Amino acid sequence: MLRLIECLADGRFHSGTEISGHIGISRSAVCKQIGKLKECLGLEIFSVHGKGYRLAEPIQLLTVDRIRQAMTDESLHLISDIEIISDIDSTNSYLMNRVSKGIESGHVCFAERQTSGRGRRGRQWVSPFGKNIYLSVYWRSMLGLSQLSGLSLAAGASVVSALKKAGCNNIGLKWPNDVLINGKKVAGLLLEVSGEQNGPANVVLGIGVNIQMPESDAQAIDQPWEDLSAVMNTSEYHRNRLSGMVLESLLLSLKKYESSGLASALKEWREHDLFEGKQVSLRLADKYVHGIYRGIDDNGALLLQQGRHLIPYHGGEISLRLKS
Ligand code: BT5
Repeated sequence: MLRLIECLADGRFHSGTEISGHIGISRSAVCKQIGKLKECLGLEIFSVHGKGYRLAEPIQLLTVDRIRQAMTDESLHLISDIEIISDIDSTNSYLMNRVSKGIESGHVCFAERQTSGRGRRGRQWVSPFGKNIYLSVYWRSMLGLSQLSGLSLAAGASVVSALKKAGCNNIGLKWPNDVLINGKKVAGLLLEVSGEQNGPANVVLGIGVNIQMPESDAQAIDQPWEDLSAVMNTSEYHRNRLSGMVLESLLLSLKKYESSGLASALKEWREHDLFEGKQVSLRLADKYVHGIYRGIDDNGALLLQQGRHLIPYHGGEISLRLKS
Protein backbone atom coordinates (compact mmCIF):
# COMPACT_ATOMS: atom_id res chain seq x y z
CA MET A 1 0.00 0.00 0.00
CA LEU A 2 2.95 2.34 0.65
CA ARG A 3 3.88 2.25 -3.04
CA LEU A 4 0.35 3.30 -3.92
CA ILE A 5 0.56 6.19 -1.46
CA GLU A 6 3.91 7.19 -3.00
CA CYS A 7 2.20 7.36 -6.41
CA LEU A 8 -0.53 9.60 -5.05
CA ALA A 9 1.64 11.63 -2.64
CA ASP A 10 1.77 14.79 -4.81
CA GLY A 11 -1.99 15.31 -4.44
CA ARG A 12 -2.53 15.36 -8.25
CA PHE A 13 -4.77 13.07 -10.31
CA HIS A 14 -3.27 9.77 -11.45
CA SER A 15 -5.18 7.40 -13.72
CA GLY A 16 -5.76 3.76 -12.80
CA THR A 17 -3.67 2.74 -15.83
CA GLU A 18 -0.75 4.93 -14.80
CA ILE A 19 -0.81 3.62 -11.22
CA SER A 20 -1.13 -0.01 -12.27
CA GLY A 21 1.87 0.40 -14.63
CA HIS A 22 3.86 2.10 -11.90
CA ILE A 23 3.39 -0.44 -9.15
CA GLY A 24 2.81 -3.52 -11.29
CA ILE A 25 -0.69 -4.57 -10.24
CA SER A 26 -3.93 -4.75 -12.25
CA ARG A 27 -6.36 -1.82 -12.47
CA SER A 28 -8.94 -3.69 -10.44
CA ALA A 29 -6.29 -4.37 -7.75
CA VAL A 30 -5.55 -0.62 -7.74
CA CYS A 31 -9.24 0.06 -7.17
CA LYS A 32 -9.33 -2.42 -4.26
CA GLN A 33 -6.21 -0.96 -2.66
CA ILE A 34 -7.62 2.55 -2.94
CA GLY A 35 -10.62 1.28 -0.97
CA LYS A 36 -8.28 -0.16 1.66
CA LEU A 37 -6.36 3.10 1.99
CA LYS A 38 -9.60 4.88 2.71
CA GLU A 39 -10.90 2.25 5.07
CA CYS A 40 -7.75 1.20 6.93
CA LEU A 41 -5.67 4.37 7.00
CA GLY A 42 -8.51 6.88 6.99
CA LEU A 43 -7.05 8.69 3.96
CA GLU A 44 -9.38 10.92 1.97
CA ILE A 45 -9.07 10.03 -1.73
CA PHE A 46 -11.17 11.42 -4.57
CA SER A 47 -11.92 9.22 -7.58
CA VAL A 48 -13.21 11.02 -10.67
CA HIS A 49 -14.30 9.20 -13.79
CA GLY A 50 -11.88 9.87 -16.68
CA LYS A 51 -9.27 11.48 -14.41
CA GLY A 52 -8.37 8.81 -11.89
CA TYR A 53 -7.54 9.16 -8.21
CA ARG A 54 -6.09 11.88 -6.08
CA LEU A 55 -5.40 12.46 -2.39
CA ALA A 56 -7.44 15.28 -0.86
CA GLU A 57 -4.14 16.74 0.44
CA PRO A 58 -0.57 16.00 -0.72
CA ILE A 59 1.48 13.86 1.67
CA GLN A 60 5.21 14.10 2.38
CA LEU A 61 6.17 10.53 3.24
CA LEU A 62 9.08 9.99 5.61
CA THR A 63 12.33 8.54 4.31
CA VAL A 64 15.41 7.62 6.33
CA ASP A 65 17.76 9.35 3.88
CA ARG A 66 15.93 12.66 4.01
CA ILE A 67 15.66 12.60 7.79
CA ARG A 68 19.37 11.93 8.08
CA GLN A 69 20.15 14.75 5.63
CA ALA A 70 18.59 17.21 8.08
CA MET A 71 20.93 16.12 10.87
CA THR A 72 24.54 16.84 11.82
CA ASP A 73 27.30 14.29 12.43
CA GLU A 74 27.17 15.04 16.15
CA SER A 75 23.68 13.53 16.44
CA LEU A 76 23.95 11.02 13.57
CA HIS A 77 26.62 9.08 15.37
CA LEU A 78 24.29 8.59 18.36
CA ILE A 79 21.91 6.57 16.14
CA SER A 80 22.23 2.79 15.96
CA ASP A 81 19.22 2.28 13.65
CA ILE A 82 16.25 4.21 12.22
CA GLU A 83 13.01 2.46 11.36
CA ILE A 84 10.02 4.04 9.64
CA ILE A 85 6.84 2.05 10.15
CA SER A 86 3.69 2.90 8.20
CA ASP A 87 1.10 1.78 10.66
CA ILE A 88 1.72 0.80 14.27
CA ASP A 89 -0.08 0.88 17.62
CA SER A 90 2.47 3.11 19.35
CA THR A 91 6.13 3.80 18.66
CA ASN A 92 6.80 3.90 22.43
CA SER A 93 5.12 0.51 23.00
CA TYR A 94 7.02 -0.92 20.04
CA LEU A 95 10.42 0.10 21.39
CA MET A 96 9.54 -0.87 24.99
CA ASN A 97 8.77 -4.38 23.70
CA ARG A 98 11.91 -4.52 21.60
CA VAL A 99 14.12 -3.55 24.56
CA SER A 100 13.55 -6.93 26.21
CA LYS A 101 14.51 -8.65 22.94
CA GLY A 102 17.73 -6.68 22.69
CA ILE A 103 18.18 -3.51 20.67
CA GLU A 104 21.05 -1.07 20.81
CA SER A 105 20.97 2.33 22.41
CA GLY A 106 20.11 4.95 19.79
CA HIS A 107 17.44 2.85 18.08
CA VAL A 108 14.89 5.24 16.56
CA CYS A 109 11.38 4.52 15.38
CA PHE A 110 9.13 6.85 13.37
CA ALA A 111 5.57 6.02 12.34
CA GLU A 112 3.37 7.43 9.61
CA ARG A 113 0.36 6.62 11.78
CA GLN A 114 -0.33 5.29 15.29
CA THR A 115 -3.53 3.44 16.01
CA SER A 116 -3.04 3.60 19.80
CA GLY A 117 -0.74 6.57 20.26
CA ARG A 118 -0.30 7.10 23.98
CA GLY A 119 -0.04 10.09 26.28
CA ARG A 120 0.62 9.86 30.01
CA ARG A 121 -1.59 7.80 32.33
CA GLY A 122 -3.38 5.99 29.53
CA ARG A 123 -4.44 9.11 27.66
CA GLN A 124 -4.66 9.01 23.87
CA TRP A 125 -2.35 10.75 21.37
CA VAL A 126 -4.23 11.44 18.14
CA SER A 127 -1.96 10.26 15.31
CA PRO A 128 -3.43 10.35 11.76
CA PHE A 129 -1.46 9.09 8.74
CA GLY A 130 1.33 11.04 7.07
CA LYS A 131 0.73 14.46 8.59
CA ASN A 132 2.64 14.82 11.83
CA ILE A 133 5.68 13.45 13.67
CA TYR A 134 5.42 10.37 15.89
CA LEU A 135 8.87 9.41 17.06
CA SER A 136 10.48 7.33 19.82
CA VAL A 137 14.12 6.84 20.76
CA TYR A 138 15.56 4.03 22.86
CA TRP A 139 18.44 5.13 25.06
CA ARG A 140 20.49 3.02 27.45
CA SER A 141 21.29 5.28 30.36
CA MET A 142 23.87 4.78 33.10
CA LEU A 143 21.76 6.93 35.42
CA GLY A 144 19.41 5.55 38.06
CA LEU A 145 15.63 5.77 37.76
CA SER A 146 15.33 8.63 40.26
CA GLN A 147 17.94 10.69 38.38
CA LEU A 148 15.92 10.48 35.17
CA SER A 149 12.87 12.39 36.38
CA GLY A 150 14.04 15.65 34.78
CA LEU A 151 14.82 14.13 31.40
CA SER A 152 11.49 14.89 29.73
CA LEU A 153 11.83 18.53 30.83
CA ALA A 154 15.31 18.73 29.28
CA ALA A 155 14.08 17.06 26.07
CA GLY A 156 11.04 19.38 25.87
CA ALA A 157 13.25 22.46 26.15
CA SER A 158 15.55 21.24 23.41
CA VAL A 159 12.66 20.50 21.05
CA VAL A 160 11.25 24.00 21.54
CA SER A 161 14.66 25.46 20.69
CA ALA A 162 14.84 23.35 17.52
CA LEU A 163 11.36 24.38 16.39
CA LYS A 164 12.19 28.03 17.08
CA LYS A 165 15.27 27.66 14.88
CA ALA A 166 12.96 26.36 12.14
CA GLY A 167 11.06 29.65 12.34
CA CYS A 168 8.25 28.69 14.66
CA ASN A 169 7.18 31.61 16.84
CA ASN A 170 4.94 31.96 19.91
CA ILE A 171 6.06 28.56 21.09
CA GLY A 172 6.82 27.61 24.68
CA LEU A 173 6.52 25.07 27.46
CA LYS A 174 3.88 24.10 29.96
CA TRP A 175 5.05 22.03 32.91
CA PRO A 176 5.83 19.20 32.80
CA ASN A 177 5.93 18.08 29.18
CA ASP A 178 3.64 20.07 26.89
CA VAL A 179 4.76 22.26 24.02
CA LEU A 180 2.27 25.02 23.22
CA ILE A 181 1.82 27.45 20.34
CA ASN A 182 -0.46 30.41 20.98
CA GLY A 183 -1.44 28.68 24.24
CA LYS A 184 -2.57 25.50 22.43
CA LYS A 185 -0.89 22.11 22.51
CA VAL A 186 1.29 21.32 19.50
CA ALA A 187 3.53 18.59 20.92
CA GLY A 188 3.84 16.28 23.90
CA LEU A 189 6.57 14.05 25.30
CA LEU A 190 6.23 10.64 26.88
CA LEU A 191 9.15 9.27 28.90
CA GLU A 192 9.10 5.61 29.91
CA VAL A 193 11.88 4.07 31.95
CA SER A 194 12.71 0.67 33.38
CA GLY A 195 15.79 -0.73 35.07
CA GLU A 196 17.71 -0.50 38.31
CA GLN A 197 17.16 2.16 40.96
CA ASN A 198 20.84 3.12 40.76
CA GLY A 199 21.24 2.48 37.04
CA PRO A 200 21.61 1.41 34.35
CA ALA A 201 18.16 2.16 32.95
CA ASN A 202 16.31 1.63 29.70
CA VAL A 203 14.76 4.86 28.48
CA VAL A 204 12.18 5.22 25.74
CA LEU A 205 11.52 8.84 24.92
CA GLY A 206 8.57 9.52 22.61
CA ILE A 207 7.39 12.74 21.06
CA GLY A 208 4.40 13.68 18.94
CA VAL A 209 4.49 16.98 17.02
CA ASN A 210 1.54 18.22 14.98
CA ILE A 211 2.64 19.53 11.62
CA GLN A 212 -0.63 19.58 9.71
CA MET A 213 -3.44 18.02 11.70
CA PRO A 214 -6.59 17.33 9.64
CA GLU A 215 -9.66 18.92 11.26
CA SER A 216 -11.58 15.65 11.00
CA ASP A 217 -9.01 13.80 13.14
CA ALA A 218 -8.58 16.69 15.54
CA GLN A 219 -12.16 16.27 16.71
CA ALA A 220 -10.88 13.49 18.97
CA ILE A 221 -8.55 15.90 20.84
CA ASP A 222 -10.22 17.05 24.03
CA GLN A 223 -8.22 20.23 24.61
CA PRO A 224 -7.17 23.22 22.48
CA TRP A 225 -4.58 22.09 19.93
CA GLU A 226 -2.40 23.66 17.26
CA ASP A 227 -0.15 22.55 14.42
CA LEU A 228 3.06 24.01 12.99
CA SER A 229 1.42 24.90 9.69
CA ALA A 230 -0.53 27.60 11.56
CA VAL A 231 2.64 29.55 12.31
CA MET A 232 5.24 28.60 9.73
CA ASN A 233 5.68 27.55 6.14
CA THR A 234 5.60 23.77 6.48
CA SER A 235 5.79 23.15 2.73
CA GLU A 236 9.20 24.80 2.73
CA TYR A 237 10.15 22.92 5.90
CA HIS A 238 9.50 19.41 4.65
CA ARG A 239 8.21 16.85 7.16
CA ASN A 240 11.44 14.90 6.80
CA ARG A 241 13.48 17.99 7.57
CA LEU A 242 11.45 18.83 10.66
CA SER A 243 11.65 15.18 11.75
CA GLY A 244 15.43 15.27 11.42
CA MET A 245 15.66 18.51 13.38
CA VAL A 246 13.43 17.19 16.19
CA LEU A 247 15.30 13.88 16.33
CA GLU A 248 18.63 15.69 16.48
CA SER A 249 17.52 17.85 19.39
CA LEU A 250 16.18 14.82 21.29
CA LEU A 251 19.39 12.83 20.82
CA LEU A 252 21.62 15.71 21.86
CA SER A 253 19.51 16.38 24.94
CA LEU A 254 19.73 12.68 25.91
CA LYS A 255 23.50 12.83 25.59
CA LYS A 256 23.81 16.08 27.49
CA TYR A 257 21.50 14.86 30.26
CA GLU A 258 23.67 11.80 30.75
CA SER A 259 26.66 13.96 31.74
CA SER A 260 25.07 17.00 33.41
CA GLY A 261 21.46 16.09 34.23
CA LEU A 262 18.77 18.77 34.20
CA ALA A 263 21.22 21.51 35.21
CA SER A 264 22.32 22.14 31.63
CA ALA A 265 18.72 22.56 30.42
CA LEU A 266 17.30 24.69 33.25
CA LYS A 267 18.09 28.04 31.66
CA GLU A 268 16.55 27.00 28.34
CA TRP A 269 13.45 25.60 30.07
CA ARG A 270 12.91 28.75 32.13
CA GLU A 271 13.33 30.96 29.06
CA HIS A 272 10.51 29.11 27.33
CA ASP A 273 8.23 28.72 30.35
CA LEU A 274 4.84 30.19 29.40
CA PHE A 275 3.16 30.18 32.83
CA GLU A 276 5.49 32.22 35.07
CA GLY A 277 3.47 34.46 37.42
CA LYS A 278 0.08 33.08 36.36
CA GLN A 279 -2.71 31.94 38.66
CA VAL A 280 -3.02 28.16 38.22
CA SER A 281 -4.79 25.11 39.57
CA LEU A 282 -2.98 21.84 40.07
CA ARG A 283 -4.90 18.62 40.05
CA LEU A 284 -3.40 16.24 42.60
CA ALA A 285 -4.48 12.64 43.08
CA ASP A 286 -7.44 13.57 45.28
CA LYS A 287 -7.86 17.36 45.23
CA TYR A 288 -7.09 20.65 43.53
CA VAL A 289 -4.61 23.18 44.89
CA HIS A 290 -4.44 26.77 43.69
CA GLY A 291 -1.75 29.42 43.67
CA ILE A 292 0.69 31.44 41.58
CA TYR A 293 2.98 29.46 39.33
CA ARG A 294 6.62 30.33 40.06
CA GLY A 295 8.45 28.16 37.55
CA ILE A 296 10.52 25.08 38.32
CA ASP A 297 13.19 24.40 40.93
CA ASP A 298 16.59 22.91 40.10
CA ASN A 299 15.14 19.37 40.26
CA GLY A 300 12.35 20.17 37.82
CA ALA A 301 9.60 20.31 40.47
CA LEU A 302 6.84 22.85 39.91
CA LEU A 303 6.89 25.74 42.39
CA LEU A 304 3.53 26.98 43.56
CA GLN A 305 3.23 30.09 45.66
CA GLN A 306 0.44 29.67 48.18
CA GLY A 307 0.24 32.74 50.36
CA ARG A 308 3.77 33.31 51.64
CA HIS A 309 4.86 29.72 51.04
CA LEU A 310 6.63 28.40 47.96
CA ILE A 311 5.78 24.72 47.67
CA PRO A 312 7.45 22.28 45.24
CA TYR A 313 5.21 19.74 43.51
CA HIS A 314 6.78 16.75 41.79
CA GLY A 315 5.48 14.80 38.79
CA GLY A 316 2.96 12.03 38.99
CA GLU A 317 -0.68 12.80 39.38
CA ILE A 318 -0.41 16.51 38.80
CA SER A 319 -1.89 18.42 35.92
CA LEU A 320 -1.58 22.14 35.48
CA ARG A 321 -4.42 24.36 34.26
CA LEU A 322 -4.79 28.11 34.14
CA LYS A 323 -7.17 29.05 36.96
CA SER A 324 -10.58 29.88 35.50
C1 BT5 B 1 1.50 13.69 26.10
O1 BT5 B 1 0.69 13.09 27.04
O2 BT5 B 1 1.44 14.83 25.74
C2 BT5 B 1 2.53 12.74 25.49
C3 BT5 B 1 2.27 12.50 24.05
C4 BT5 B 1 3.36 11.62 23.45
C5 BT5 B 1 3.01 11.14 22.08
C6 BT5 B 1 4.15 10.41 21.44
S1 BT5 B 1 3.86 10.07 19.75
C7 BT5 B 1 5.21 9.01 19.68
C8 BT5 B 1 5.23 8.23 20.99
N1 BT5 B 1 4.43 7.04 20.90
C9 BT5 B 1 3.34 7.10 21.70
O3 BT5 B 1 2.47 6.22 21.81
N2 BT5 B 1 3.37 8.27 22.38
C10 BT5 B 1 4.51 9.06 22.06
P1 BT5 B 1 -0.33 13.88 27.96
O4 BT5 B 1 0.36 15.00 28.67
O5 BT5 B 1 -0.98 12.83 28.78
O6 BT5 B 1 -1.36 14.51 26.95
C11 BT5 B 1 -2.38 13.78 26.34
C12 BT5 B 1 -3.49 14.77 26.01
O7 BT5 B 1 -3.09 15.61 24.92
C13 BT5 B 1 -4.78 14.09 25.52
O8 BT5 B 1 -5.58 13.71 26.62
C14 BT5 B 1 -5.40 15.18 24.67
O9 BT5 B 1 -6.07 16.13 25.49
C15 BT5 B 1 -4.20 15.89 24.06
N3 BT5 B 1 -3.89 15.39 22.71
C16 BT5 B 1 -4.05 14.15 22.19
N4 BT5 B 1 -3.58 14.08 20.92
C17 BT5 B 1 -3.12 15.33 20.64
C18 BT5 B 1 -2.52 15.91 19.50
N5 BT5 B 1 -2.23 15.21 18.40
N6 BT5 B 1 -2.19 17.22 19.57
C19 BT5 B 1 -2.43 17.96 20.67
N7 BT5 B 1 -3.00 17.47 21.78
C20 BT5 B 1 -3.33 16.16 21.77
